[in-house]
Amino acid sequence: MRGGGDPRADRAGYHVVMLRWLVCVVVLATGAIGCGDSARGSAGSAGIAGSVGGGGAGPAGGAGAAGGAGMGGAGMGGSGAGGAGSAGASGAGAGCDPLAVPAGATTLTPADADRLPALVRAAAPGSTFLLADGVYKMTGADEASRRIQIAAPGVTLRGASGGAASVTIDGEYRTNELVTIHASDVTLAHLTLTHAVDHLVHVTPMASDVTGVRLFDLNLFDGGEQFVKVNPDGARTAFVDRGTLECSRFQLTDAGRPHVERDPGGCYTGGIDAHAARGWVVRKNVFSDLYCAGEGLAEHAVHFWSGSKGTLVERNVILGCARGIGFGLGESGAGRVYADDPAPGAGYVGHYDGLIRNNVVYADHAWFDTGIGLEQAREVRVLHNTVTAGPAASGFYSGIDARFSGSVVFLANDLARRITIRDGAAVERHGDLETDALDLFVDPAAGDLHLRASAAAAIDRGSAQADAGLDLDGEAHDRGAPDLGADER
Ligand SMILES: [Ca+2]
Ligand SMILES: [Ca+2]
Ligand SMILES: [Ca+2]
Repeated sequence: MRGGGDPRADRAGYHVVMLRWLVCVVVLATGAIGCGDSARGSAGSAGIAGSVGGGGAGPAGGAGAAGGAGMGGAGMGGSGAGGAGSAGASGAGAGCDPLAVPAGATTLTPADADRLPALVRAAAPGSTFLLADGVYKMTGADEASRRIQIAAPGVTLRGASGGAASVTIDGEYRTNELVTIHASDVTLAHLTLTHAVDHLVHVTPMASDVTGVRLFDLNLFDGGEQFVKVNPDGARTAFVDRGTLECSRFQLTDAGRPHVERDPGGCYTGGIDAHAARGWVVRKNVFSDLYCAGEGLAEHAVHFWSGSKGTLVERNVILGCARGIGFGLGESGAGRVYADDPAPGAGYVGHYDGLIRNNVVYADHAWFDTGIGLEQAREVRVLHNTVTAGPAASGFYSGIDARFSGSVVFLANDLARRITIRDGAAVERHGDLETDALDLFVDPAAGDLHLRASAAAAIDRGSAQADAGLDLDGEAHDRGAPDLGADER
């Protein structure tokens, strides 16, 4: 079921996934609770982990700001331990500092783990729960006593010390969904969430729209299904809009991979998977090793579809995953109706508008399929992304793949091993470079896709784009003409 394989197989898989999703939301709508290392960082992903986790966990809040050595100037492989990097202000650490702690917060310790689900479920709007360092395991036998369910707006659940690695909530593969969010303006921050049977985080409305959910500095390790799931309600009348996912790390470990849901498709997992969601921002996250080894094609690290709109995906590093970023999937499906009808006469739209910029996607194994997939993606802009593959990526299909007649795509200044346009997609291209040369980059095997000084084919070869954004390191594309890809050198 690879993107480049038999398109009929693609569609079959798509319908199975959609069916499963509908079943899931119907169960939720009935009010039933069901549906459905810890901090190991690969060498490649340790950079941002260091800049946020290590830096943020420092004794003083200010240490976090200096952690930019991660995705920043010192290379993505930097450990960032202690957050003492010097490249801070322009690195991934910028904007990833620990959140301020409000007055009146409730502090809990690992000994309170069994009380945590009931406390959070009964929380008043605006409550903050601070979890002291340690590992939280709920010992209850049923889902209701294990799942953390947030139903009041403005609730914050976060680690007390400000570093995700210090506070772990471990579902032990006995909790189906570790944290569910049904209310607006909820914040999850500075936590490690791991070992859910299904989702580590599931955001879905009970009755009215959910907006303003903030997922920040989270370690999301080893979900059995998509690590973060975003769904409308079962009636498709309430949606989850304008959320943010930032400064977080996703990883599927070798120990976690056997726990991936095999039905449907053999590898029913992925990073963030959002249906019919509007206005989300996914920024400065690292996704690692989201794939199954020959047991089906995992979903994308970042996937917005079913009529999602206006998503901004920027400055993420996606390493060793089967698929990187997806807007839309499949030629047809159930979309979302917007009152202003943004694409009259277009038929089914998988994703409206949106911007994908300054991301890196790289993998070097047989299960890497597609870097950026655009299927019935209407008026999406794809700028300054670096998408390439290593020599072991025998299943690699495409770096950027635009597909189906509803797709209207603007590409500029991308650096990709292969760009494919098929099945009637309309693509406008400005200065993209297709190349399989890996010697343009500092150290791809270590996940460092910064440009080398010798990368003349990319340096200063781009065109100025008003919405180019900041590069991987937080630098403007203004050193001479813009460089191609996600790094301005
Ligand atoms: Ca499952
Ligand atoms: Ca330049
Ligand atoms: Ca740079």
